Amino acid sequence: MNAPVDTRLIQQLDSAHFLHPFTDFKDLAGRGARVITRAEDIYIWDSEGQKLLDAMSGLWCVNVGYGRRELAQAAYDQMMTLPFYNSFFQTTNVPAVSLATRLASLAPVAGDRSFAHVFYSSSGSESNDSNVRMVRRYWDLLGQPQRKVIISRHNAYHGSTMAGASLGGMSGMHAQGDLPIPNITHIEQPYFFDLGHPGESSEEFGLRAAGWLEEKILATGPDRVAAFIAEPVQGAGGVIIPPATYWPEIQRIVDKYGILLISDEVICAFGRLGHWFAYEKFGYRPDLVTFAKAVTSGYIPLGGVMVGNRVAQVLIDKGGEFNHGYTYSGHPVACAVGLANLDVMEREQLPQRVRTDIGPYLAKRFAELNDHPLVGQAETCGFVAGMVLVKDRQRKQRFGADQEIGMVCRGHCFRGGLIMRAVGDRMIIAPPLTMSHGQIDEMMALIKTCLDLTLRDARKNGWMA
Ligand code: PXG
Repeated sequence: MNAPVDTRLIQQLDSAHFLHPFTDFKDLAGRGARVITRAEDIYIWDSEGQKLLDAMSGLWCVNVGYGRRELAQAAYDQMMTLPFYNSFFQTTNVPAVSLATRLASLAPVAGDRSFAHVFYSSSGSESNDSNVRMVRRYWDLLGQPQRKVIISRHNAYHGSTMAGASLGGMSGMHAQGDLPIPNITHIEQPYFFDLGHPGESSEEFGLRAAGWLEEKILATGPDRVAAFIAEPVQGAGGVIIPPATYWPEIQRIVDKYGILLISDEVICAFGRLGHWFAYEKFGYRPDLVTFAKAVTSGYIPLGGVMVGNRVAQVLIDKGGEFNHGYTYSGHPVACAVGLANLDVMEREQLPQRVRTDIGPYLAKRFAELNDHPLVGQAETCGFVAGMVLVKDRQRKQRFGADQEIGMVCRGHCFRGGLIMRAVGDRMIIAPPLTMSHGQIDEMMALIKTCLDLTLRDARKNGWMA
């Protein structure tokens, strides 16, 4: 049950002492934060007793759902055995070794692109900082120190540290930190609805969008390019699902110029797209894979990089110290929870469930939204989904940014008992992978109601016919 909470008091202390991430502090102090007090299965409750269906899995994390006792037990047992020891000075610990071994066994093998090694951190951002350090170390060791440039994409999200935010393509983040740091550059994203030409098929667009990478490599100078980083499906950017032709063409281009490929799977790994790792779904072969979030289903912070043999062999064989790491790299408690989480995922066959059962069912139900007057395009990939809200479906006419249509919709979701995320004019979900068909139906009914209420508001305000 909900422990009794004095909502007003917590809100006052919150604005007095807690600076939230990505928040307008003054605005939040004026309205007061929603206080989340407990969670079970796919639902969360706030301090006023409102129950919400959490279609965002916390923040793309809680793939096994809330309330899993065996994850809590694993943390408790490990804390009582060895709560912490570092892995800096030629020491190791059993959970960190076991989890690295387990993760390596889950990554598909493809010659020198197979994954035998893991570098640990505590978050996605740190992991991408590690990627920048590792990529540059790799080319230094190979005698090509001029290969420093990492190419990324506009509207990508790769974290909030200096390197993570630089790799990301969020202009608002760049503007506040004198970012990107040197030697990071961006190409356009493969967002067909936004950037496709009239009459162009999505397949044609996918090839054209991948071609922007080759253009950027040539403009930069191929011998200066170290790596390309991308999310398999862009998450925080609004669930941008690339056309089927995109990834094979990206693979052809990185191979042609010999540059490293980093697959940032902080959102997409661990069953989210129906596979342990998302590169499997799209059939490309990354050299480095960023992970975090669902490796522990968010129950405790843990992140890392799967280091492919191409990179690992150079780092290992050439010798010399890699001057990089974190206090909590290979944290025994986090790794023990990661192992328990993978046990659940394996036992309940969550990746397979997404691939063959609930993924296709969500795809079928979500596609029905394409008939709604407010929806320009609704699509899913595995167990993520996104839709763009439009004024006029025929003419693909978008709402003005000042109309904040996504925020209007999000407001209706909250009031209706649903957590759905707004990214500009896109509404997105990434629900727990444990959902039943009945729960998917329940979520879809809530989504439809929220869309109807948003449509009513848009018409009432004279924004659309
Ligand atoms: N890479 C990707 C692909 C991510 O989605 C990170 C790196 C950074 O991870 P950490 O653990 O440092 O936060 C992420 C994180 C949103 C939202 O609004 C998404 C993320 C984080 C915060 C908000 O959708 N993704």
